Amino acid sequence: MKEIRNFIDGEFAATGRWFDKLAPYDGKVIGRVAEAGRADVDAAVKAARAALLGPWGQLSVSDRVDLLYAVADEIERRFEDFVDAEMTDIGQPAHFIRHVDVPRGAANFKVFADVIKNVPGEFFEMATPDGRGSLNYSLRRPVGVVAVICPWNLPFLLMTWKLGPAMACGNTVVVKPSEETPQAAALLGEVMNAVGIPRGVFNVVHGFGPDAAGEFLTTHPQVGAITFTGETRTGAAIMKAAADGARPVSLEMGGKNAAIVFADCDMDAAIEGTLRSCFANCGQVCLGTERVYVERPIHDEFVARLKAAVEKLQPGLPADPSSGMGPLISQDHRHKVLSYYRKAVEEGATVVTGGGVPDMPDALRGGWWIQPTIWTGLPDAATVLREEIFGPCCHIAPFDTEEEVLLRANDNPYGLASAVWTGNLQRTHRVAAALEAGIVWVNSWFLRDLRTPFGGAKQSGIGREGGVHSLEFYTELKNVCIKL
Ligand code: NAD
Ligand code: 6OD
Repeated sequence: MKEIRNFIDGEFAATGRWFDKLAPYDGKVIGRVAEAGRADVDAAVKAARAALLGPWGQLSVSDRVDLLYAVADEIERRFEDFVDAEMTDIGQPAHFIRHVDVPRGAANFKVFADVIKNVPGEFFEMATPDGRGSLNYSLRRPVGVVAVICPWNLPFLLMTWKLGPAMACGNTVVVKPSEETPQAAALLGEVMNAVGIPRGVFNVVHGFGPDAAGEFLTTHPQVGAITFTGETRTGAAIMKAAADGARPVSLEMGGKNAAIVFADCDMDAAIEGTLRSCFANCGQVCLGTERVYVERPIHDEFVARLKAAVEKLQPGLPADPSSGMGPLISQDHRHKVLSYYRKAVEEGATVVTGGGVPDMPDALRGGWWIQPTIWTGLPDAATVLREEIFGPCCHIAPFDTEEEVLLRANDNPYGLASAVWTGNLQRTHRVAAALEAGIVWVNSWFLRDLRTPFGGAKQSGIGREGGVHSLEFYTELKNVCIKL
């Protein structure tokens, strides 16, 4: 039985209550997690503040960069420990975790170390009446203690996506992992100590959101900025908390992303890409596509081929190489996703495949397994076409013209990402520009260059992170004016 503790000022600590961590694939308790109370959160923020004013704040950029590279190297050395932590926390197939989640943990430190090392400065000379002039230059300073509030769906990838730039910019951090996925953050504490990150730079407080560790952290007056990934409703609550003290927020939130498949696409690539964009990580990817629009001449063939591909996805344990899909994260989440499965049918959907719970072997019956599901036949106003489900499901609808499909794709309160499948170059540019989304993938999905801006339009987010764009959030830009 594992014991997962808070990590405060370089030490693992547990002062109060504990809560259980269950494995999603069989529902059994795999460990207990120390819940941080208000005093623990306060201690973590104070440690972070002291490190900011102390050793971390005194480091040169190049020493900081070297340390971040050491963090990445240590993650790579302990790769299998992180794979194991993620497998047991989220229950997804090991090959997905090995290729997506854990490698990004290391890359997130290296890429932002490179960004901060290479960021250009600016300076201006100005004439003055005495003829001697003045020199202006800008400095990027840390924003302070950054609160990092994380979701459960890609725990290590999403947590380090915030930590890399925050630490590269010289900030110190207090991380609140999701209550569902505490393990990777705890392991990262060991990594930080092993490579000599000064104590207090990286802190972890475990626990829940409202009236618990999450809220204690986001309302703490010594937190200088809050970066959040999670549901739009939670993001709104965090924005309100940040208003007190006028603290900046970066919000990466929900989505109801559209995939658009034109008849001139490479059908094999579109099927393979849509299979991933709808069902990877059991549909628990914010960038996933739950609305699929297919041009009418290829609609029926597309539905038949995606159905055949989905029916080959075998549910299984993470370490089983034949596993094509893991379970949902929790009982509550399965309850929510199944309620949408019922709603789709009530509103008149044709269930092309799935729609319920698979029959699993006895040992796995306690897990939160669910069938991957495809629907057709619903109007665009149907509930499952408007609200984010965050499960392994999609609705496929035919369309006739580019103008029509753009109107339908954009008719949604979210605007995170889109996937477009087409062989027409002119159309690519027209459609990419017209889609109301922060990210448009063409003939691909979830292809990430970490130097590019990442974030959502409309209710999917506020702000952009990635490459130099992250500096806008994680640093204060200061102008120094010197009279010569
Ligand atoms: P969630 O909003 O329920 O929880 C996210 C985190 O916020 C958790 O750590 C939770 O404990 C904490 N929290 C909850 N209430 C809080 C409060 N009042 N104050 C402070 N902290 C609070 O989200 P989730 O269920 O963990 O994740 C799934 C959601 O995340 C989906 O909506 C998905 O689309 C979204 N997501 C978005 C992105 C993106 O990049 N846009 C990436 C991944 C996930
Ligand atoms: O790739 C990323 O940087 C990122 N933030 C991915 C988000 C995935 C959502 O589930």
